[in-house]
Amino acid sequence: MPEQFHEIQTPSGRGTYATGNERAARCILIGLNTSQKPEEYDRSMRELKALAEAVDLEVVWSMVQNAPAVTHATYIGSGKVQELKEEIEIGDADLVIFNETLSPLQTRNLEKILDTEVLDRTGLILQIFSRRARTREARLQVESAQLKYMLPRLIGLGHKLSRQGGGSGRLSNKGAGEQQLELDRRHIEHRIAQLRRELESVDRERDVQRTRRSRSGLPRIALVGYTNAGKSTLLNALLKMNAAGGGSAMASMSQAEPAPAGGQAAAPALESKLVFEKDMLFATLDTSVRRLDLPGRMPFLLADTVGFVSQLPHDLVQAFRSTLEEVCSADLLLEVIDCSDPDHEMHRKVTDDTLREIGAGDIPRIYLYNKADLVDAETTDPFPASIPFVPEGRRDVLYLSAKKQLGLNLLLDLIDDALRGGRVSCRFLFPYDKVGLLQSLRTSSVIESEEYTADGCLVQVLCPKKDAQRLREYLT
Ligand SMILES: Nc1nc2c(ncn2[C@@H]2O[C@H](COP(=O)(O)OP(=O)(O)OP(=O)(O)O)[C@@H](O)[C@H]2O)c(=O)[nH]1
Ligand SMILES: [Mg+2]
Repeated sequence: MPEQFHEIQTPSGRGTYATGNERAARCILIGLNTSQKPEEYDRSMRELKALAEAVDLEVVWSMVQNAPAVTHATYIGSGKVQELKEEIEIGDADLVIFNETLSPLQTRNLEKILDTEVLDRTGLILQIFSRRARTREARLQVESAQLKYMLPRLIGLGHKLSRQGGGSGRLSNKGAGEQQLELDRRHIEHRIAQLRRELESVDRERDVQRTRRSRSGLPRIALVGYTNAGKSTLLNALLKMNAAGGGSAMASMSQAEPAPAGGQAAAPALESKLVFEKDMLFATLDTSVRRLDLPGRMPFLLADTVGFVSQLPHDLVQAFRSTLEEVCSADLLLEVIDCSDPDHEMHRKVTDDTLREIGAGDIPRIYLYNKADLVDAETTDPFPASIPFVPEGRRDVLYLSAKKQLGLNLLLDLIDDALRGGRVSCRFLFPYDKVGLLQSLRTSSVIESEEYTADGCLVQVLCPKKDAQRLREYLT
């Protein structure tokens, strides 16, 4: 396929559209508002437009129908379908994208009536992920989610295809189209099973890395939040600070290893540690973990993770579950919110819901209102008096700017507080036949020093109160 073309995969096949010197693929956006306030629904349409633009589509027209309920067969009412058909002609559109998830039946009916490719929000998000996936793990996860999404829709095409054959007196009374469909379905099911096995083996590697990291005893922190909020920019800002402050950041591109004792290995150049940041939706699909070891601060591991979006497809959340394990196993979450975006309250709600869905709802959290350099008093409530800003009486909210590097020290203060909260400084002496107890501490505590004496292993640790209580007979 020539370079200037790109493909959009829809459940019923692949459409090829010209881009580059040729005209960009043109799409129409359709929404159905059954219960939301008009301004709320408009926001979600604006987001759909941004999602479409993320795969280089040109939006030529958009329409919202206000109706009390979904029309079973065609999602929007028949009058609106006719209106849409005319707009497709006028706008010379190649594709129609619906703001919610369509059933296989609705997609099939609409494609038949409109004679145009039809995609829904889920399908569009899967497209973006599939374009952005770079690592083997991300590719496997996205392919698995895409196939699971396509499978029922493929079956939905059965009636159409089955009419192509049949009545031939064969043993099977299935038409050729239906037989082909079954072959396709088996092929997809086989591929899904194969992907699951491959992902299980990637999961095992990831588990080994995670166990190694947890043995380091370093607290684990994860950056979470809506896509484009500035998570990667914040990680990079802290890495730059780390490099400038002479911290001994040890990290590989995607998986940080704990620094070897004594820090013998040379720290790799800052460039190799920085993560990808860009003004685009879903710039990050892979989890990257970096060690931060700033002078005078408690060292910790910081993970950058995939961003969330409203109506993130369930299969995608499932597929990314193992990547998101990094979030679930964190001691602390930094929820990054773009407070310059008028929709940031909705973003926060989506993030909170998604965190609950993956089982990370109860992990302590600091809310970081990022891009505070862009806000104005008219749109932001409460408006920060200055930047950086911590509202009175709060230790879990900070207005900052990752890009301008404003508020990083305050952030580190809040992180220190949160990590020390509930932890106590203790000195234990474990006899040599009890060193297994020390291993049990490594996952939950910061081991500040470790000395092998004639009587046993003498350790200074910052550990959770419950561990101090559990091991009190070894306190010295
Ligand atoms: N003005 C301003 N821009 C910022 C700030 N922080 C990040 N940005 C910009 O916001 C855009 C997105 O930043 P990223 O760090 O890639 O966002 P992300 O949260 O990692 O996004 P995903 O990886 O898509 O989930 C980039 O263009 C950044 O330069 C900030 O404090 N102020
Ligand atoms: Mg990112």
